[in-house]
Amino acid sequence: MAALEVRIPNIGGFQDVGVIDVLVKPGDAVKVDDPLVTLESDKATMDVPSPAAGTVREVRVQVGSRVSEGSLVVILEAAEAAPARAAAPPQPAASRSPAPAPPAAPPVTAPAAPAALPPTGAAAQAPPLASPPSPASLATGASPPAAGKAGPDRRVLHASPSVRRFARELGVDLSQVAGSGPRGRILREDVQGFVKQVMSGTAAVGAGGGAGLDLLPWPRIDFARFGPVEARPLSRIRKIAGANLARNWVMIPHVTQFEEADVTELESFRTRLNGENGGPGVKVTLLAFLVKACVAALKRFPELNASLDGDSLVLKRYFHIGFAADTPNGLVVPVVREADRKGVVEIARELAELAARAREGKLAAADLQGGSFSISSLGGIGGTAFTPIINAPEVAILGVSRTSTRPVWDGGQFAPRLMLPLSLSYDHRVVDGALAARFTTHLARLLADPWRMVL
Ligand code: CAO
Repeated sequence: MAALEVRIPNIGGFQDVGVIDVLVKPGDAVKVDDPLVTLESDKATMDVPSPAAGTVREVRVQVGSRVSEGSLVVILEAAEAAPARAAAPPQPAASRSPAPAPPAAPPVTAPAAPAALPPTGAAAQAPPLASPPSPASLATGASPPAAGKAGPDRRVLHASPSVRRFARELGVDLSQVAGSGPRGRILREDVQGFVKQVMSGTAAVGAGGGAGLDLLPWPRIDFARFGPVEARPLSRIRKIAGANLARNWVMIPHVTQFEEADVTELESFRTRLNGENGGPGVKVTLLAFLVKACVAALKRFPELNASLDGDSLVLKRYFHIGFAADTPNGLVVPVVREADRKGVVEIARELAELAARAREGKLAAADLQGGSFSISSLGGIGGTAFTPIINAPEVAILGVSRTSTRPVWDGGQFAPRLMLPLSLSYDHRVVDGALAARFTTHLARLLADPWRMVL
């Protein structure tokens, strides 16, 4: 037995490709061309085949490792009877053939880019983790889970790229499918059987543990049958933000508490301030006051300036306030740091500067990280109320709609008051309804009487 180092062969110039499946473990016997690990770039999923028959001595990668050409994957005790050859190029899903691989080393002129997966494939949308500008999720430094990765508490899924692709096309979550192949490998037939069971209503999808959403596959419709259409690719920000919004919406039990704040005095003060000769030098916006008021309310109710971490609640002693900014490429949430230590004018200056850089696509990753609470203001555009989606792992977000002057009963008569609609979405696992109502009531009181903010 001779030790043979199996390295990543030519993978068409891809760098730092993620390992999404490790198919062997020390002691396993492998034949030539048996798949050892599965890689997934943003273009394709590919198996790295064994260049020789033998026994696996060591596995040098794990699910989540990033590899490039030449990275060491496995050390093999190659069987003497079967001389090793250079590792074959990985086999993209679309080009894999059931026919046995040729005995000689294939040329290293592998296709430059393996066949692309359909854009609906979750993996095709798994974003790189560290490239600005980053979307909503990165505001808190959280990275979206890469599709197909097995976390430490999840079973490792053994399935070939073609089966993974097949499952994606059908919208099947492979973690729900029992594999009938060797070492529990999931076969095409297993996926077909699973779909049949779901369609007939007999599959135990997510049964017992409650895991899995038991959703139907996404409808695939040829819209052109109904009229002219135009396909417009989603921007990178929109794809990443979309994946994060979807996760946050399904994983967090949202409730939205609505409130109205009388901002008559605040708006008259703000208008006076902005109109003064030698004024603040920057337009002091309502949003700047909202940031300040939220900080004061969060100090009073710290459970809303927190994150869930397993069985504990992490209460943050810092006040970094994110705000949703609409950009030509989609939604981003830059963060005003240490808002508790800044005055309203300084906050207004920072909001303007961050919003301008957001629109130009010039935010750095650091501008989007570390938020402890977010505000989404649509007041400049319109609307009376909405349900903002919480920016995980934060536990609450304040939505702000358009002010309107309305008659308000002051106990003796109706008076015209400028009312600001507030919509606080909160994570009901952390915040009870009563707490949310206390928070929004307090916030409304602060906005109605801005002097209270400085107390
Ligand atoms: N009610 C009425 N008018 C309001 C208002 C409110 N609540 N908030 C702002 N306005 C008015 C301002 O008075 C200003 O009017 P003038 O131009 O006449 O002075 C105008 O709207 C613009 O307001 P502003 O300069 O204060 O800016 P802003 O704070 O409203 O917006 C920003 C800044 C970055 C929040 C905004 O550009 C933006 O991106 N908004 C969209 C956020 C978003 O998409 N949220 C949804 C996320 S979920 O999909």
